[in-house]
Amino acid sequence: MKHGSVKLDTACIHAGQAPDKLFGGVSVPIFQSSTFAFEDAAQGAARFSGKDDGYKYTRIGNPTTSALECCIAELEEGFAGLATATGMAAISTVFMTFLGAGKHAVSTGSVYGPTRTLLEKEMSRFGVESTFVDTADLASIEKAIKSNTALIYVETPANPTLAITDIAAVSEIAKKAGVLLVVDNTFCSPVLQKPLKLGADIVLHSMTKFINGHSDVVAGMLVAKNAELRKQMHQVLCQTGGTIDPHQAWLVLRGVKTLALRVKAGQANAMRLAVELEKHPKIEWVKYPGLQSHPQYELAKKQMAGPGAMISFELKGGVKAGKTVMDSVGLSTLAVSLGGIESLIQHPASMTHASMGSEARSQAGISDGLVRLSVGCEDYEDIKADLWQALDKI
Ligand code: LCS
Repeated sequence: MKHGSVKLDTACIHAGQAPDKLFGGVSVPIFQSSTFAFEDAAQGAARFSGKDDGYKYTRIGNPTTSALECCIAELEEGFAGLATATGMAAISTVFMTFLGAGKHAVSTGSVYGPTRTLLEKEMSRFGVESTFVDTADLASIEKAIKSNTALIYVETPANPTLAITDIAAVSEIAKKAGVLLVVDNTFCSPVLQKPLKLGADIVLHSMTKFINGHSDVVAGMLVAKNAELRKQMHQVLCQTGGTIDPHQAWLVLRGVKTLALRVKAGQANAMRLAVELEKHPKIEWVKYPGLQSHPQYELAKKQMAGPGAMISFELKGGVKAGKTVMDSVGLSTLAVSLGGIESLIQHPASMTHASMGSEARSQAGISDGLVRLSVGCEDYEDIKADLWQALDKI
């Protein structure tokens, strides 16, 4: 199947997933093998020299993993995918491939906590510098770029502030400066946003979230816009070893078939919930890209196919009220992660973004009272009734 030859809802079900050639199995087989037999010594040598592109060892490549890489690359309309063991393995692969001693990265300030910690506390040990800015403010990106800047890293919508960065505008800045633009598309999935089409060089995902969608797998994906970028990242991934396991890849292949259905169902619930939450007397503010009160509402409409299923809000009673709500919900599960078929609620300042420290959080606009809700595909009335009874407990 070629890029764009079918609609996205169809591609979620079929891309990369042709019936198997041996028995016609409709589901891609799980090639649970760490290594692959060669017919003879010459074939083994040819595979290692690159003359024969057959499989040799699962850390380097595996047919089940390849099917998933083809699938997500097609959904993102990129050149090729590279699956990883987790979203953080995808992110560390990008940083290790394109950054090094003396290089500099500009990143969205409000990124997933460990992404920021990885740059600030780990990559810095290898001589990498980083500057965190509000990438929704284009001038602050331009100001942060230095002669040694190698990449701009954008997460949009950002976790957990839901601030939105104009990908096409940042790509112009990146091109002018001759630096790579990497976009974390986890919050949208390719159903709602296609960064490569907007000018990004690499798009990445924590597939743990919407793409797999069932809170039962950790996985990541990198999609490159061309062969060279993919080759460079593959080389690093093969040495560092953050490869996905074939069984894990197969679970994601199963999950992705319902990606479009799940994203649309969660989004429909989130839209209704955000409107109602904004009117609730115990709510201080709601951040949701589908609300006109969102600072980048117009940009969200232009850049995204829909506002998504993630809502952040602050309660009038601050941290104490937030704790009461999180301890009182029943249907929404108090847990980190997001993008599952079930609704999940959590407190970024004490959970997902705790590692950043309070100074970085306040600079990134993550208030101590912010509560993040990943709206699932349950019946809307059930989600609302559960949240409202929890709000009543404040
Ligand atoms: N990028 C984003 C935007 C994320 O939200 C996460 C994880 C990652 C990358 C890392 O992916 P992982 O290695 O976990 O597959 N976000 C989480 C969150 O907000 N709660 O728990 C995990």
